[in-house]
Amino acid sequence: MTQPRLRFPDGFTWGTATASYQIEGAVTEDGRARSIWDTFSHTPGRILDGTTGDVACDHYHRVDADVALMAEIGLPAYRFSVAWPRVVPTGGGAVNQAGLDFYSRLVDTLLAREVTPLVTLYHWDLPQSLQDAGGWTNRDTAERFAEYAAVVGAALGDRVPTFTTFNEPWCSAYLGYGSGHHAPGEADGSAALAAVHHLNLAHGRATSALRSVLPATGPSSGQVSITLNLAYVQPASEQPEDVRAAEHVDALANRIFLDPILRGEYPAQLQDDLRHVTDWSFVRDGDTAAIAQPLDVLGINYYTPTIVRASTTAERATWTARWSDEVIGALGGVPYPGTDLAVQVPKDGPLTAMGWLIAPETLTALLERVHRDYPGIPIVITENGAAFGDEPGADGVVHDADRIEYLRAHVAAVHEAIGRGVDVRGYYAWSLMDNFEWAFGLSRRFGLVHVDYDSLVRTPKDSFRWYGEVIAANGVA
Ligand code: IFM
Repeated sequence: MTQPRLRFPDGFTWGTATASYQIEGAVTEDGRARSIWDTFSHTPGRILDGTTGDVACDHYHRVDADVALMAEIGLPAYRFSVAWPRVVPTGGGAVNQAGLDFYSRLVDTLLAREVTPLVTLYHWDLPQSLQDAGGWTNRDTAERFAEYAAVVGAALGDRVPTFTTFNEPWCSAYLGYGSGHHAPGEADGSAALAAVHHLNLAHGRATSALRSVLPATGPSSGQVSITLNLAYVQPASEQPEDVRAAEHVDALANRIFLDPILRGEYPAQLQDDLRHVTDWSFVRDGDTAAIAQPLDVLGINYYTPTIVRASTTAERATWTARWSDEVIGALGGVPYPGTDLAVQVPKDGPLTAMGWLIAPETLTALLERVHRDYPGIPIVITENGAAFGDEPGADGVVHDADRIEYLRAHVAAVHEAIGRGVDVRGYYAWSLMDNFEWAFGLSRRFGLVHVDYDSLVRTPKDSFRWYGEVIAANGVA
């Protein structure tokens, strides 16, 4: 007997997502310059398994086959990112036509297979030359980003309906400059907050720049968005200090992006709470107005809830932005990137291979919260997925029932949110294929398609076929 399905509204978009450094490889080809991730991944000790993105999935040379794979399940949409150092190798100035040509061909190949492209302009691969001048702690980087956005918008905007300025600026700022777990690997709270502001400013400036080059109407309608990895923050207890720590982390992780972008102001309480870290002098007159450009879509990436408690006086006294396994074990919590006032608590329950708690109901709750506090902006889930210890079975196929169940439960959670009135327009599974998982290297597999990193052969997992059924039925069982 066929199971009843949760059907999604007509026109709901189903897609998969990837990012340039995680899949492309070809890091020295056709004029691409070094990014902060090339430097970071080649620095001993930074990547868990010692791998780099030098080859990754070799997507740069396999575009046709990878897009053909998408067509096998009738994939309606594909979210990829453009590598800034391929297009403007030194971050500002000369444009590398070969880099633009690669993405232009990719867009044409997608459209020929009826796959709608969604382009992210920045998924973490900052040109190294810009980092040498301070990276996201340097206000000038925001201006360079706007110029780069205009270059890509002018080249692809006739065929790409939606551009996303940033993917997860939280990671760029707090993991890149706050805890040092991502490139460029700095661990300095005040640098992280300056990076947040310059990323926000860059988003605003790039949105204006895109508006000036994108078609306002027509089949490619020039939509602009940003993707945030919003946290659903839960206090570890009902004690007032833990509740207060959760509010603080909510402001630091979510509202520090959402409020300036969608309301034109930073949360006042957060600014007060962090005066011992920064004087916020990097926020200049007119900046918040420049950041709050009208947006067409808000992208949300969601994987797992965040549970925090207040840090103790002793923890604050010995606070260090970098955490290690020993610290995690000893403290029963890890410093929350960007603050000494809250500690992240280990999660209890079913976990993915990232150690992330599986709690799909928190996605519904997060979506309702965003809808309530920031009404009127359509939402797209631009990433959701799970890493598991995938190994091909005797038949050579990964039978990933755990991933199917994770995805099914989260898609159902989105359906529930839509039923409660949240305007969610699409869902992109992370990821099309296994890829370079940043500081975890090639050791964590999120793909719907298995990649053998020796032969680079792609083999669809069960979840890939399952996703094809979801697309065909516009819903899940
Ligand atoms: O692989 C990453 C992606 O680049 C950004 N969002 C989270 C994914 C899983 O960690």
